[in-house]
Amino acid sequence: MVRLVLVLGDQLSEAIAALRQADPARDIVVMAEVMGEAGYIPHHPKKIALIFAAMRKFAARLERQGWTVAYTRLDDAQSSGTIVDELLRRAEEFGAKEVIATQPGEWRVIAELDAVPLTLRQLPDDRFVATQAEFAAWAKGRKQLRMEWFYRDMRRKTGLLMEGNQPAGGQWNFDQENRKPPPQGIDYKGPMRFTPDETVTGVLALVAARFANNFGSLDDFWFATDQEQARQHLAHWVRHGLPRFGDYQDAMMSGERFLYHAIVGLYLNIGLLEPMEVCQAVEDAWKSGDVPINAAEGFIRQIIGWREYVRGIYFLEGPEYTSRNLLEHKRDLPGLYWGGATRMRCMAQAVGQTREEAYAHHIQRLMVTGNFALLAGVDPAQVHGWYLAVYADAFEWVEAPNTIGMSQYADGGIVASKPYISSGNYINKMSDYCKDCAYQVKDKTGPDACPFNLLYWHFLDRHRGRFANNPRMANMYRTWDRMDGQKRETVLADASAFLEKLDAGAPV
Ligand code: DLZ
Ligand code: SF4
Repeated sequence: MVRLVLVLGDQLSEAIAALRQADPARDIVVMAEVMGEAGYIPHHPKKIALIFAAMRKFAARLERQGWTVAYTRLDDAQSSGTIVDELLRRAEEFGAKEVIATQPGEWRVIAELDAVPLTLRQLPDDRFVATQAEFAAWAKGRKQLRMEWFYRDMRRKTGLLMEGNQPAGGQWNFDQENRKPPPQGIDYKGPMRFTPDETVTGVLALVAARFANNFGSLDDFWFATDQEQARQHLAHWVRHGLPRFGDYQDAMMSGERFLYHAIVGLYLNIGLLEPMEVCQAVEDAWKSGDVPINAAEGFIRQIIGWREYVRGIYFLEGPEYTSRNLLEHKRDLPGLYWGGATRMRCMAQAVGQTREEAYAHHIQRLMVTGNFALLAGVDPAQVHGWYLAVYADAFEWVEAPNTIGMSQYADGGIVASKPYISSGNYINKMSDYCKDCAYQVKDKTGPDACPFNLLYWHFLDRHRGRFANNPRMANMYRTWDRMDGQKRETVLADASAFLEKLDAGAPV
């Protein structure tokens, strides 16, 4: 009996569980570009193009290897428009009753597949270092799910940067060395760029025609779209970017969109690269003496620590995680997130490069756009929808814990032990944005005061009941309480006036 093998747009690996269980001689691989997935949120056109191009090239690769692939293009006239209906259509076409799938990284899709009236097995997605069961066992009975402890277990499990049972370099974590302010210049020209081939060009034309109104530019598409290219990209970065990655991983510079960042999330998250091959390449570079330990460790922690940890949280917490809103924030996401004019240079830089590249690095996401949304009290579900839509590396399993948990503190402190908030001071220290900003980062009140300064105190004041007793926030409240009463009132009034302007849609 013929079976269908479902391969989703972010499962583009020959080693994916469903393909390992299938038989090329008798089973049919089903892949589908569908509006159901491409249109349920306004994805950045570059994200859609990356996924469709990589899907088409992966399907061709499978065919070369002898698989039969039933591939639906977005503009196929017979297409039903959703993954589930495509499965049903293909089941009828091929007389199949059984489907083998790999569990999707999004609860919505998992539930949809569960409801398909065919015999459908969802196999665990084992492209990760830790299984869901392993993470659940680690989390069980712990009061606090500290990433650092989980990460150390993953170091022991993988043997990465280990000397016997001790961490290489005598320390588990070299983060103190990874917070340098921006350097004078960047001597790395950024990620390897790939000229669109025929497949990519075709996809770009389709996406340009069908998603013309989505936020985001399709110009200068340079992403890798197959495994070979992704591996070239990785090797290029390990050689030229990694050595300085650690030092400047938190720095932000005007016009510098990539600094020394790896930009491997794009490729890891759709299956073109595997976490262990990426970490091994980094460890090898360290072993050869080509990169310092703070760079290698800082990177490997992001992959086998943070990335695995957020996936564990997503599956542990269940489908309603994305609707959590501990702080009861209700403000609509301001238009400036979709490119509306703003005088805030940090926001303009972060949103502007997001529009161009479908990419911004972690500190731009956490401490600029995320920080602003949290301080301004934006509805976390809308913030989540934005990150999921605009970043090419964003799939819900990884994006939601980062946004709902880490950035917006909406999950009640599962991921972060305190809200990630800062005034303009932090942004000024870690970037060169403030010197060219229309606002004054040193001003605490008045028409030119940096909005992050105003909103920082407004946030602390309005959430006093919840945070005043948090020992990690006591200092902030002491500073606020020591401020002159009149000045405090002015700060709050200026902050409220700013928020009113924001709500009215006036440029801020
Ligand atoms: C994000 C996305 C997009 C834009 N388009 C498709 C598609 O057309 N076909 C497909 O199989 N998957 C797509 N995806 C990914 C899914 O929406 C979903 O986010 C992941 O499969 C969850 O792991
Ligand atoms: Fe951003 Fe404030 Fe600096 Fe302007 S002054 S760039 S708004 S932190």
